[in-house]
Amino acid sequence: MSDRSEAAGIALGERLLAGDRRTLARLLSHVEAEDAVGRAGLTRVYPATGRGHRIGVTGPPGAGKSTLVNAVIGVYRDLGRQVGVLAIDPSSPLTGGATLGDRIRMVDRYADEGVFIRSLASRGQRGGLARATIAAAHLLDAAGFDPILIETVGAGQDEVAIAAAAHSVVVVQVPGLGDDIQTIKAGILEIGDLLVVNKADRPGAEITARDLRRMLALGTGAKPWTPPVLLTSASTGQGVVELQGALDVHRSALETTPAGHGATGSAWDERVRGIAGGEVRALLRITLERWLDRGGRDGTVVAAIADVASRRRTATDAAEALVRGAVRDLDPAG
Ligand SMILES: Nc1nc2c(ncn2[C@@H]2O[C@H](COP(=O)(O)OP(=O)(O)O)[C@@H](O)[C@H]2O)c(=O)[nH]1
Ligand SMILES: [Mg+2]
Repeated sequence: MSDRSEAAGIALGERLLAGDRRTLARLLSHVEAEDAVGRAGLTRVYPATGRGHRIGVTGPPGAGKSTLVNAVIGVYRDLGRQVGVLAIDPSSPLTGGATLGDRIRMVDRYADEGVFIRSLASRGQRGGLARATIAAAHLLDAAGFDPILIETVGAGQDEVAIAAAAHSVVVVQVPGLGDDIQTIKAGILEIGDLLVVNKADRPGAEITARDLRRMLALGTGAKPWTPPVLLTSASTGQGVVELQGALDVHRSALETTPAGHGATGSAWDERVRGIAGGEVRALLRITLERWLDRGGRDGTVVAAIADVASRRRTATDAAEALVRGAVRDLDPAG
Protein backbone atom coordinates (compact mmCIF):
# COMPACT_ATOMS: atom_id res chain seq x y z
CA MET A 1 0.00 0.00 0.00
CA SER A 2 1.46 3.36 -0.94
CA ASP A 3 1.80 5.89 1.85
CA ARG A 4 -0.11 8.46 -0.17
CA SER A 5 -3.12 6.22 -0.73
CA GLU A 6 -3.11 5.31 2.92
CA ALA A 7 -2.97 8.95 4.02
CA ALA A 8 -5.75 9.85 1.56
CA GLY A 9 -7.94 7.03 2.87
CA ILE A 10 -7.37 8.00 6.49
CA ALA A 11 -8.20 11.63 5.69
CA LEU A 12 -11.46 10.61 4.00
CA GLY A 13 -12.31 8.35 6.93
CA GLU A 14 -11.77 11.18 9.39
CA ARG A 15 -13.96 13.54 7.40
CA LEU A 16 -16.68 10.91 7.31
CA LEU A 17 -16.51 10.47 11.08
CA ALA A 18 -16.67 14.24 11.48
CA GLY A 19 -20.03 14.17 9.73
CA ASP A 20 -19.09 15.25 6.22
CA ARG A 21 -21.67 13.40 4.16
CA ARG A 22 -20.14 14.37 0.82
CA THR A 23 -17.16 12.23 1.71
CA LEU A 24 -19.40 9.18 1.86
CA ALA A 25 -19.95 8.85 -1.89
CA ARG A 26 -16.22 9.28 -2.55
CA LEU A 27 -15.10 6.78 0.02
CA LEU A 28 -17.75 4.34 -1.14
CA SER A 29 -16.36 4.44 -4.66
CA HIS A 30 -12.90 3.60 -3.34
CA VAL A 31 -14.28 0.79 -1.21
CA GLU A 32 -16.25 -0.61 -4.15
CA ALA A 33 -13.11 -0.53 -6.29
CA GLU A 34 -11.30 -2.30 -3.43
CA ASP A 35 -8.37 0.06 -3.80
CA ALA A 36 -5.81 1.13 -1.21
CA VAL A 37 -7.61 4.40 -0.38
CA GLY A 38 -10.83 2.51 0.37
CA ARG A 39 -9.01 -0.02 2.46
CA ALA A 40 -7.30 2.62 4.61
CA GLY A 41 -10.54 4.59 4.94
CA LEU A 42 -12.45 1.53 6.09
CA THR A 43 -9.70 0.67 8.56
CA ARG A 44 -9.95 4.20 9.98
CA VAL A 45 -13.73 4.21 10.47
CA TYR A 46 -14.32 0.56 11.34
CA PRO A 47 -13.98 0.94 15.15
CA ALA A 48 -16.87 3.45 15.02
CA THR A 49 -19.23 1.01 13.32
CA GLY A 50 -21.63 -1.56 14.74
CA ARG A 51 -24.44 0.77 15.81
CA GLY A 52 -26.77 0.77 12.83
CA HIS A 53 -29.52 -1.80 12.42
CA ARG A 54 -28.66 -3.69 9.23
CA ILE A 55 -31.76 -4.96 7.54
CA GLY A 56 -31.73 -7.26 4.52
CA VAL A 57 -34.77 -7.08 2.25
CA THR A 58 -34.96 -10.02 -0.10
CA GLY A 59 -37.47 -11.79 -2.32
CA PRO A 60 -38.19 -12.44 -5.98
CA PRO A 61 -37.94 -9.72 -8.65
CA GLY A 62 -41.14 -7.70 -8.88
CA ALA A 63 -42.34 -8.56 -5.36
CA GLY A 64 -42.24 -4.88 -4.49
CA LYS A 65 -39.02 -4.73 -2.47
CA SER A 66 -37.95 -1.32 -3.76
CA THR A 67 -41.43 0.13 -3.32
CA LEU A 68 -41.54 -1.26 0.20
CA VAL A 69 -38.11 0.11 1.04
CA ASN A 70 -39.18 3.49 -0.24
CA ALA A 71 -42.31 3.37 1.92
CA VAL A 72 -40.53 2.25 5.07
CA ILE A 73 -37.92 5.00 4.62
CA GLY A 74 -40.81 7.42 5.16
CA VAL A 75 -41.73 5.82 8.48
CA TYR A 76 -38.14 5.95 9.72
CA ARG A 77 -37.83 9.58 8.63
CA ASP A 78 -40.99 10.45 10.58
CA LEU A 79 -39.22 8.97 13.62
CA GLY A 80 -36.24 11.24 12.94
CA ARG A 81 -33.94 8.42 11.93
CA GLN A 82 -31.36 8.64 9.17
CA VAL A 83 -31.72 5.89 6.63
CA GLY A 84 -29.06 4.34 4.43
CA VAL A 85 -30.10 2.14 1.51
CA LEU A 86 -27.94 -0.19 -0.52
CA ALA A 87 -29.73 -1.60 -3.54
CA ILE A 88 -28.12 -4.33 -5.53
CA ASP A 89 -28.33 -3.15 -9.09
CA PRO A 90 -30.19 -5.93 -10.85
CA SER A 91 -28.48 -5.24 -14.14
CA SER A 92 -27.58 -8.87 -14.67
CA PRO A 93 -29.24 -10.72 -17.53
CA LEU A 94 -30.91 -12.90 -14.91
CA THR A 95 -33.08 -10.23 -13.38
CA GLY A 96 -33.48 -7.79 -16.27
CA GLY A 97 -33.12 -4.05 -16.17
CA ALA A 98 -35.34 -3.01 -13.29
CA THR A 99 -32.70 -0.53 -12.15
CA LEU A 100 -34.11 2.56 -13.72
CA GLY A 101 -37.53 1.85 -12.21
CA ASP A 102 -35.93 1.48 -8.81
CA ARG A 103 -34.25 4.84 -9.19
CA ILE A 104 -37.41 6.58 -10.30
CA ARG A 105 -39.44 5.18 -7.45
CA MET A 106 -36.89 6.26 -4.90
CA VAL A 107 -36.16 9.57 -6.58
CA ASP A 108 -38.16 11.66 -4.12
CA ARG A 109 -35.71 10.57 -1.42
CA TYR A 110 -32.61 11.93 -3.08
CA ALA A 111 -33.23 15.50 -1.98
CA ASP A 112 -33.43 14.41 1.67
CA GLU A 113 -30.13 14.77 3.58
CA GLY A 114 -31.26 12.13 6.06
CA VAL A 115 -31.45 9.47 3.37
CA PHE A 116 -28.55 8.01 1.45
CA ILE A 117 -29.23 5.61 -1.41
CA ARG A 118 -26.60 3.77 -3.37
CA SER A 119 -27.00 1.16 -6.09
CA LEU A 120 -24.23 -1.39 -6.28
CA ALA A 121 -23.59 -3.05 -9.58
CA SER A 122 -23.41 -6.80 -9.92
CA ARG A 123 -19.92 -7.94 -10.78
CA GLY A 124 -18.50 -10.93 -12.49
CA GLN A 125 -16.16 -11.68 -9.66
CA ARG A 126 -17.06 -14.45 -7.25
CA GLY A 127 -18.24 -12.99 -3.99
CA GLY A 128 -17.30 -9.49 -5.12
CA LEU A 129 -20.76 -8.06 -4.75
CA ALA A 130 -21.21 -9.39 -1.25
CA ARG A 131 -17.85 -8.01 -0.16
CA ALA A 132 -18.47 -4.58 -1.64
CA THR A 133 -21.97 -4.44 -0.13
CA ILE A 134 -20.87 -5.36 3.36
CA ALA A 135 -18.00 -2.86 3.21
CA ALA A 136 -20.44 -0.18 2.01
CA ALA A 137 -22.73 -0.99 4.95
CA HIS A 138 -19.80 -0.38 7.32
CA LEU A 139 -19.30 3.08 5.80
CA LEU A 140 -22.99 4.00 6.11
CA ASP A 141 -22.84 2.80 9.69
CA ALA A 142 -19.80 4.96 10.41
CA ALA A 143 -21.65 7.93 8.92
CA GLY A 144 -24.44 7.44 11.46
CA PHE A 145 -27.16 5.86 9.34
CA ASP A 146 -29.55 3.66 11.31
CA PRO A 147 -31.12 1.62 9.84
CA ILE A 148 -29.18 0.46 6.83
CA LEU A 149 -31.52 -1.29 4.41
CA ILE A 150 -29.99 -3.70 1.92
CA GLU A 151 -32.22 -4.76 -0.97
CA THR A 152 -31.24 -7.91 -2.84
CA VAL A 153 -32.97 -10.31 -5.17
CA GLY A 154 -33.46 -13.54 -3.27
CA ALA A 155 -31.41 -15.81 -5.47
CA GLY A 156 -27.78 -16.65 -5.83
CA GLN A 157 -24.92 -17.04 -3.40
CA ASP A 158 -24.04 -13.37 -3.22
CA GLU A 159 -27.55 -12.49 -2.16
CA VAL A 160 -27.61 -15.18 0.49
CA ALA A 161 -24.24 -13.92 1.77
CA ILE A 162 -25.59 -10.37 1.92
CA ALA A 163 -28.69 -11.49 3.77
CA ALA A 164 -26.46 -13.36 6.21
CA ALA A 165 -24.68 -10.07 6.90
CA ALA A 166 -27.84 -8.41 8.22
CA HIS A 167 -29.16 -8.31 11.78
CA SER A 168 -32.71 -8.70 10.52
CA VAL A 169 -33.84 -10.24 7.25
CA VAL A 170 -37.18 -9.38 5.66
CA VAL A 171 -38.38 -11.93 3.11
CA VAL A 172 -40.92 -10.40 0.73
CA GLN A 173 -43.49 -12.60 -1.01
CA VAL A 174 -46.64 -11.82 -2.97
CA PRO A 175 -50.16 -13.30 -2.90
CA GLY A 176 -51.10 -16.18 -5.08
CA LEU A 177 -48.68 -18.84 -3.98
CA GLY A 178 -51.60 -21.23 -3.63
CA ASP A 179 -50.69 -24.79 -4.46
CA ASP A 180 -47.26 -23.64 -5.49
CA ILE A 181 -46.26 -22.78 -1.98
CA GLN A 182 -43.57 -25.42 -2.17
CA THR A 183 -42.00 -23.42 -4.99
CA ILE A 184 -40.81 -20.88 -2.46
CA LYS A 185 -37.10 -21.33 -2.54
CA ALA A 186 -36.01 -23.79 0.07
CA GLY A 187 -34.04 -21.90 2.63
CA ILE A 188 -35.49 -18.49 1.90
CA LEU A 189 -38.00 -18.91 4.71
CA GLU A 190 -35.28 -20.07 7.05
CA ILE A 191 -33.31 -16.87 6.59
CA GLY A 192 -36.36 -14.66 7.18
CA ASP A 193 -36.76 -12.98 10.57
CA LEU A 194 -39.87 -11.27 9.24
CA LEU A 195 -42.03 -12.51 6.40
CA VAL A 196 -43.99 -10.00 4.40
CA VAL A 197 -46.83 -10.67 1.99
CA ASN A 198 -46.69 -7.52 -0.10
CA LYS A 199 -49.34 -6.47 -2.63
CA ALA A 200 -51.95 -7.23 0.02
CA ASP A 201 -54.29 -5.07 -2.04
CA ARG A 202 -54.49 -8.06 -4.37
CA PRO A 203 -56.68 -11.13 -3.84
CA GLY A 204 -55.35 -14.05 -1.87
CA ALA A 205 -52.99 -12.21 0.49
CA GLU A 206 -54.64 -13.62 3.62
CA ILE A 207 -54.45 -17.15 2.24
CA THR A 208 -50.77 -16.75 1.41
CA ALA A 209 -50.10 -15.38 4.89
CA ARG A 210 -51.93 -18.34 6.45
CA ASP A 211 -49.95 -20.79 4.30
CA LEU A 212 -46.70 -19.16 5.31
CA ARG A 213 -47.63 -19.35 9.00
CA ARG A 214 -48.39 -23.05 8.56
CA MET A 215 -45.05 -23.65 6.90
CA LEU A 216 -43.30 -21.83 9.72
CA ALA A 217 -45.18 -23.88 12.32
CA LEU A 218 -43.96 -27.10 10.67
CA GLY A 219 -40.36 -26.12 11.18
CA THR A 220 -40.41 -25.32 14.87
CA GLY A 221 -38.61 -26.70 17.78
CA ALA A 222 -38.64 -24.32 20.75
CA LYS A 223 -37.28 -21.28 18.90
CA PRO A 224 -36.63 -18.01 20.69
CA TRP A 225 -38.10 -16.04 17.80
CA THR A 226 -41.03 -16.93 15.59
CA PRO A 227 -40.99 -14.82 12.43
CA PRO A 228 -44.15 -12.73 12.20
CA VAL A 229 -46.00 -12.82 8.90
CA LEU A 230 -47.07 -9.30 7.94
CA LEU A 231 -49.35 -8.01 5.21
CA THR A 232 -48.30 -4.86 3.39
CA SER A 233 -49.29 -2.88 0.39
CA ALA A 234 -46.21 -0.89 -0.43
CA SER A 235 -48.02 1.18 -3.02
CA THR A 236 -50.79 2.33 -0.66
CA GLY A 237 -48.72 2.28 2.52
CA GLN A 238 -50.92 -0.25 4.28
CA GLY A 239 -49.00 -2.21 6.92
CA VAL A 240 -45.77 -0.27 6.49
CA VAL A 241 -45.86 1.36 9.93
CA GLU A 242 -46.39 -2.11 11.39
CA LEU A 243 -43.43 -3.45 9.42
CA GLN A 244 -41.18 -0.74 10.83
CA GLY A 245 -42.50 -1.52 14.32
CA ALA A 246 -41.82 -5.23 13.85
CA LEU A 247 -38.24 -4.44 12.81
CA ASP A 248 -37.66 -2.50 16.02
CA VAL A 249 -39.24 -5.36 17.98
CA HIS A 250 -36.89 -7.82 16.31
CA ARG A 251 -33.88 -5.72 17.18
CA SER A 252 -34.98 -5.45 20.84
CA ALA A 253 -35.68 -9.17 20.97
CA LEU A 254 -32.16 -9.91 19.75
CA GLU A 255 -30.72 -7.52 22.32
CA THR A 256 -32.67 -8.94 25.26
CA THR A 257 -32.50 -12.66 24.40
CA PRO A 258 -29.43 -14.47 25.73
CA ALA A 259 -27.15 -16.03 23.13
CA GLY A 260 -27.83 -19.71 22.49
CA HIS A 261 -25.55 -22.70 23.08
CA GLY A 262 -24.08 -21.24 26.26
CA ALA A 263 -22.35 -18.46 24.33
CA THR A 264 -21.74 -15.13 26.06
CA GLY A 265 -23.84 -12.02 25.57
CA SER A 266 -27.13 -11.59 23.77
CA ALA A 267 -28.61 -13.04 20.59
CA TRP A 268 -27.62 -9.72 18.99
CA ASP A 269 -23.97 -10.26 20.03
CA GLU A 270 -24.16 -13.78 18.68
CA ARG A 271 -25.47 -12.53 15.36
CA VAL A 272 -22.76 -9.88 15.19
CA ARG A 273 -20.15 -12.61 15.76
CA GLY A 274 -21.80 -14.70 13.06
CA ILE A 275 -21.69 -11.79 10.63
CA ALA A 276 -18.03 -11.11 11.43
CA GLY A 277 -17.22 -14.80 11.05
CA GLY A 278 -18.83 -14.94 7.64
CA GLU A 279 -16.97 -11.85 6.54
CA VAL A 280 -13.60 -13.11 7.73
CA ARG A 281 -14.07 -16.54 6.18
CA ALA A 282 -15.13 -15.03 2.86
CA LEU A 283 -12.09 -12.77 2.81
CA LEU A 284 -9.76 -15.59 3.73
CA ARG A 285 -11.12 -17.65 0.87
CA ILE A 286 -10.93 -14.81 -1.63
CA THR A 287 -7.42 -13.86 -0.57
CA LEU A 288 -6.21 -17.40 -1.09
CA GLU A 289 -8.16 -17.75 -4.33
CA ARG A 290 -6.60 -14.60 -5.74
CA TRP A 291 -3.16 -15.84 -4.84
CA LEU A 292 -4.00 -19.15 -6.53
CA ASP A 293 -5.36 -17.37 -9.61
CA ARG A 294 -2.05 -15.52 -9.90
CA GLY A 295 -0.42 -18.96 -9.94
CA GLY A 296 1.17 -18.55 -6.56
CA ARG A 297 4.74 -17.37 -6.81
CA ASP A 298 7.13 -18.49 -9.52
CA GLY A 299 4.96 -21.33 -10.73
CA THR A 300 4.67 -23.00 -7.32
CA VAL A 301 1.07 -23.94 -7.99
CA VAL A 302 1.79 -25.51 -11.38
CA ALA A 303 4.71 -27.41 -9.89
CA ALA A 304 2.60 -28.67 -7.00
CA ILE A 305 -0.15 -29.85 -9.36
CA ALA A 306 2.43 -31.67 -11.48
CA ASP A 307 3.79 -33.36 -8.35
CA VAL A 308 0.33 -34.56 -7.38
CA ALA A 309 -0.47 -35.79 -10.91
CA SER A 310 2.76 -37.75 -11.10
CA ARG A 311 2.31 -39.26 -7.63
CA ARG A 312 5.32 -37.58 -6.06
CA ARG A 313 3.14 -35.85 -3.44
CA THR A 314 -0.39 -36.26 -2.18
CA ALA A 315 -2.84 -33.40 -2.75
CA THR A 316 -3.02 -32.92 1.02
CA ASP A 317 0.74 -32.45 1.34
CA ALA A 318 0.84 -30.18 -1.70
CA ALA A 319 -2.06 -28.04 -0.49
CA GLU A 320 -0.50 -27.65 2.93
CA ALA A 321 2.81 -26.57 1.43
CA LEU A 322 1.00 -24.10 -0.83
CA VAL A 323 -0.86 -22.54 2.09
CA ARG A 324 2.45 -22.06 3.92
CA GLY A 325 3.88 -20.45 0.80
CA ALA A 326 0.83 -18.22 0.42
CA VAL A 327 1.13 -17.03 3.99
CA ARG A 328 4.75 -16.01 3.32
CA ASP A 329 3.87 -14.33 0.02
CA LEU A 330 0.93 -12.42 1.49
CA ASP A 331 2.83 -11.20 4.53
CA PRO A 332 3.42 -7.51 3.81
CA ALA A 333 6.58 -7.60 5.93
CA GLY A 334 7.88 -10.74 4.29
N1 LIG B 1 -50.62 -3.70 -6.48
C1 LIG B 1 -49.43 -3.50 -5.91
N2 LIG B 1 -48.36 -3.28 -6.67
C2 LIG B 1 -47.18 -3.09 -6.06
C3 LIG B 1 -47.05 -3.10 -4.66
N3 LIG B 1 -45.74 -2.90 -4.35
C4 LIG B 1 -45.08 -2.77 -5.51
N4 LIG B 1 -45.94 -2.88 -6.55
C5 LIG B 1 -45.61 -2.80 -7.97
O1 LIG B 1 -44.88 -3.96 -8.33
C6 LIG B 1 -43.90 -3.65 -9.31
C7 LIG B 1 -42.52 -4.09 -8.87
O2 LIG B 1 -42.13 -3.32 -7.74
P1 LIG B 1 -40.62 -3.17 -7.30
O3 LIG B 1 -40.63 -2.39 -6.03
O4 LIG B 1 -39.76 -2.67 -8.39
O5 LIG B 1 -40.24 -4.70 -7.01
P2 LIG B 1 -38.79 -5.33 -6.68
O6 LIG B 1 -38.28 -5.90 -7.95
O7 LIG B 1 -39.09 -6.41 -5.69
O8 LIG B 1 -37.93 -4.24 -6.13
C8 LIG B 1 -44.00 -2.15 -9.56
O9 LIG B 1 -44.79 -1.93 -10.69
C9 LIG B 1 -44.71 -1.65 -8.31
O10 LIG B 1 -45.43 -0.47 -8.54
C10 LIG B 1 -48.22 -3.31 -3.88
O11 LIG B 1 -48.20 -3.34 -2.65
N5 LIG B 1 -49.38 -3.51 -4.57
MG1 LIG C 1 -36.05 -3.57 -6.64
